[in-house]
Parts: sequence; structure tokens; C-alpha cells
Amino acid sequence: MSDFKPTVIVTGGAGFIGSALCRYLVGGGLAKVINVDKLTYAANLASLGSIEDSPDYAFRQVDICDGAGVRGVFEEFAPDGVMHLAAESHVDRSIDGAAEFVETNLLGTFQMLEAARGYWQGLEDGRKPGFRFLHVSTDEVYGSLGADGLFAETTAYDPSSPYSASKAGSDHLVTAWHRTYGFPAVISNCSNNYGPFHFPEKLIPLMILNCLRHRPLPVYGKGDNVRDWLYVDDHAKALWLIWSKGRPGEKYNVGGRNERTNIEVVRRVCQLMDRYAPDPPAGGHERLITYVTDRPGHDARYAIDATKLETELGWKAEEDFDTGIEKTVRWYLENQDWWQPILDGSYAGERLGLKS
Ligand code: NAD
Ligand code: TDX
Repeated sequence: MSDFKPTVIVTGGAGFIGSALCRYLVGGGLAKVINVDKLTYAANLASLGSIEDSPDYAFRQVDICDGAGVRGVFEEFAPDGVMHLAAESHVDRSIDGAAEFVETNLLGTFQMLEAARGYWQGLEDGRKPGFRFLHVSTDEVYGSLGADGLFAETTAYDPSSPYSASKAGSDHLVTAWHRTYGFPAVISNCSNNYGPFHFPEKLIPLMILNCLRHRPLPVYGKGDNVRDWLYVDDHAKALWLIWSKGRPGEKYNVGGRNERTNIEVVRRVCQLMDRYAPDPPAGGHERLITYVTDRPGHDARYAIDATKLETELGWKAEEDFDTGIEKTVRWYLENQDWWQPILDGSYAGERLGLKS
């Protein structure tokens, strides 16, 4: 059985984390992947160029809110499980307009659960016990930490933004489907990811690309909010472990033990840009740092206790922040053909999240 290669539906596989997961699963020969993605502004099929011709990879453009469309994918591919990542993911956009967050994150997750449950119930006895549904969620469901402490799997939910509230609601649906129907679902809650192929509305790629364009680096508030940074490929490995070895009904926190204040992150990006893309006549990149109006409802600090994942499933982050951020900056410098079309099209770097 060790040669068994499961067939897995990955939703949101054209996004940042989903594409890293598809590359890991297909490139590593771990699974056959069906990427189910609506292709919103955040999607980019160019992130999948390295695997798009593989016989172990297929793509279907389907909205997860479309129950019939989702059921059709189950019928066509008869998968061994689901890794559900499709979501509206950007906190600032959820402040400007929450409707798509409620639709995709809550109602879309409901449609995925119902389609998967119906399919799972109809599976023959030999395949039924192995079926798994991994719901990929965020540490933002736990709300904000003070100066001390870490989020554990037992921490009470206390979401602050429309985004995190919609993710919290989706987590509750998944838990209910396990408790009520015995549906073999597992949940992961991860901290901030970073790395290649990250959409430039997010802090780290926005700072790199603004440095390149000599634009201000907008730091919200005082820059003292803390995030716990995880390199995206370490997250992909964690997700595979949780899908293949995690216990149904359980939650697993995923985090890199790499807490940084936002201003520390921005300064580090500036230092790396000074090294790899210096511009002596203009001066060091830190000159571009600009403090701007804070994000409404801005959580002060996130930090994950990943002990359960480390001890139960043997996961460990391989990248620390210093090595990961250097790789990331260099990737953006070497891959203008990936990000330039985004800046020319769907997102040019404007401030989001201030509409009320
Ligand atoms: P992303 O915004 O980069 O990608 C999301 C993908 O989902 C896109 O390809 C988009 O087209 C697709 N999608 C959106 N709505 C859809 C719909 N209705 N039907 C089908 N596809 C749809 O997001 P990401 O950063 O890769 O995050 C992936 C998942 O991981 C999300 O569930 C997010 O909540 C979670 N997460 C993200 C982070 C992070 O730091 N980025 C951290 C923890 C958890
Ligand atoms: O221009 C900026 N300036 C700034 O100071 C941006 C875009 C962000 N920030 C701050 C806000 C946050 O404290 O940087 C921090 C990181 O911001 P984002 O990149 O927007 O990420 P965050 O809001 O922390 O959420 C991310 O991690 C958790 C993902 O977008 C979520 O999908 C995930 O659940």
C-alpha cells in the first residue's frame, strides 16, 4: 500500500498557499491533484506552470458556492479526500466589503461539506474509512493576544474582522459536520504565511514591490503589531501531514515560531533590498517607510503554539524567518514576469480597508 497515490481535490489551488500545496503534492509524487478554483482576482494559473502538464494534475474552474458544480467534480474524479483552501483571504478587502467573504468562506464551505458528505456516504466500505476532509483555516479566528501567551487548539474563538469571523464560522460548520454526521473532517489553523507567488496586496510582497518602485512603504499604526511568520512551503508540508495522518475531529495549529513586529519585517525587507537591489543615488530603502492610518479592528499580536502538530505528527518548520525572507526577496527580484501583470491589471498597490 505504500505506493498508493491518493486523488485529492484541492480547492483554491490557484492561490498563494493552494498553488504551493499543488506543487508540493504533484511535484513530490505524493498525490494526484484536482485543483478546483473559481479564479478570482487572487488566483494565478502561472503559479502552477511547473506542474500543469503532469498527468497527476487537473484543473476545473468551479465556484465552490455552486453545489451542482462541486458535486460534478466529485463524480468525475472519485477522490480520496479534500484539502479545502478556497477563500477570500485579505482582511483589508473584508473591511471594504464583507459579502464575498460570507458567501465564499461560509456558504462555499457549506457547499463543500455537503457535496463531500454526500459523496463520502456513498463510498464503498473499502474506501470510506480513508476519506479525509481538511479545512484550512487561520489563527485569526482566535482574536488578538496580549504581550504574552500563545494560541493553542483549545483557545476560545474571538474573531475581530469580517474575514476572521467568516473563517471562524466556517470552522464551526466543519466541527458540526464531524460531531453530527461523523464526517471525517480535520481543521488546521495557521499563522501568517509568506514566500514566492504571494499576491502583492499582502504586507511582505507589497513592501518588496514598493521598494522597487520607490514608493512609500505604508506601515499601519505604529508598526508594533506582531505576526508569527511561516514559510509557505513549510505550511504545505504540514497540510499534507495533517490530511494524511491527522485524526478526524481534531484541530492542529500551524506556526513558525517566528514572531516579528511589522516594523521589524519592513526594515528587514529594506535591508535585503539595499543588498540585492541597491540604489545609491536615492539612498537606503528605509527612507520610504511611512506610518499611515491604522487598520480598523487591527489585532495586536498573533503567535501559535504548534506543539501538537510537532509531537503528534512529527512536523517541524524547516525555514526560519531570516532564511525565508531572503529567499522571498530574491524570488521577487528574479520573477518580475509573475508579478508585473498583476500590477498592470488587478491590483496596483493602492491602500485597502479604510472604507466604513
Ligand atoms: P489566496 O487569496 O491567495 O487564494 C485563494 C484562492 O481561492 C484563489 O485562487 C481564489 O481564486 C480561490 N477562490 C476564492 N473564492 C473562491 C470560490 N468561491 N470558489 C472557488 N475558488 C475560490 O489565499 P491564500 O493566502 O492562499 O489562503 C488559502 C487559505 O489559507 C484560505 O482559506 C485562508 O483563509 C487560509 N490561510 C491563509 C493564511 C495566509 O497567511 N495567507 C494563513 C492562514 C490560513
Ligand atoms: O500595507 C500594509 N501595511 C501594514 O502595516 C499591509 C498590507 C499590512 N500591514 C500590517 C497589517 C498586519 O498587522 O501587516 C500585517 C500583515 O498584514 P497582511 O499581509 O494583510 O496579513 P494579515 O492581515 O495578518 O492576514 C494574513 O495572515 C493570516 C492573511 O491575509 C490571512 O488570510 C491569514 O489568515
